[in-house]
Amino acid sequence: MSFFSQSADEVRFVDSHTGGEPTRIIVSGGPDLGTGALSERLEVFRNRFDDFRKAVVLEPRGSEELVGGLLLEPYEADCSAGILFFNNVGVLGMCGHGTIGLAVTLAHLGRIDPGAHKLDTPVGKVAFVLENDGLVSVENVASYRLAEGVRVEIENHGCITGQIAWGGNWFFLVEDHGLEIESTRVDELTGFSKKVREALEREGITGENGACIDHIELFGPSNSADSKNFVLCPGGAYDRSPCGTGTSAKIACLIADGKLEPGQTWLQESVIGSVFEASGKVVEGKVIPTIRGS
Ligand code: PYC
Repeated sequence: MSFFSQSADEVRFVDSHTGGEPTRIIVSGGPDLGTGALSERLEVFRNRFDDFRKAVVLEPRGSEELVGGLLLEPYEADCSAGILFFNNVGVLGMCGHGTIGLAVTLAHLGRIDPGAHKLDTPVGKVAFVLENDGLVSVENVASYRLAEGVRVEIENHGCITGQIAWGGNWFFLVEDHGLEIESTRVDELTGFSKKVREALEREGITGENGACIDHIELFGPSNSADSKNFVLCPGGAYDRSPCGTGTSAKIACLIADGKLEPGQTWLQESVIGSVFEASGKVVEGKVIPTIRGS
């Protein structure tokens, strides 16, 4: 099955939102990135087509919280499509809410039917199941905790302790921040999370192979789910959804700590109150998370 138009002299896109977080999928008219692996095409996109990225996601047509997705022919033969995600400051490895948006967009265009599909991404293959009612389950890339008990001194706040985990992007996960995870407090949460990111940079704390930890995730209690989070994205916007890759990183940490059994469901609420249902299975020492949302 091909999802792709053969020629296009204009950029066509479809906007969706997943739990409040917007996604703009470019369905035709994107730049020619060649036929290499998605990780290679990501580098071509990053190095040669940054103006295209900006035109798609920034004002006047976009906004800082918008995530763009460029739909491509897959490199991996068993995938139905390839996708490159990007935001207001650069490219993303993977995007969970964006994958849910992509699935619903493809269904809206009549390009896929409900059922199981596979996507090629720069960080590996991702599977998703489109259900009949617009719900989508995403089986994300292998996720893992790199470090726990990482202490960082935050300007005008004191020391906090966090975990570093991969869920398709790098996250610093913090519980002991002392702030309320409430939509009325997003300015305060944003300011604090920016200081955490600055502190990580200052102290040279990174993901694997020196990778920048560009997402900060704060957790607090929820009235209706297992936890509520606030996620600061790389460009300074906060995720309105519970963040698919961030929830994947959380599931990896919970399973590593024995606080969640493989297969057990975890309800992750976002700062605006939208919820993802998540679980994980352990394969070769890493966690394969599944995130379900609409
Ligand atoms: O859902 O994985 C996600 C995501 C990453 C950045 C914004 N949303």
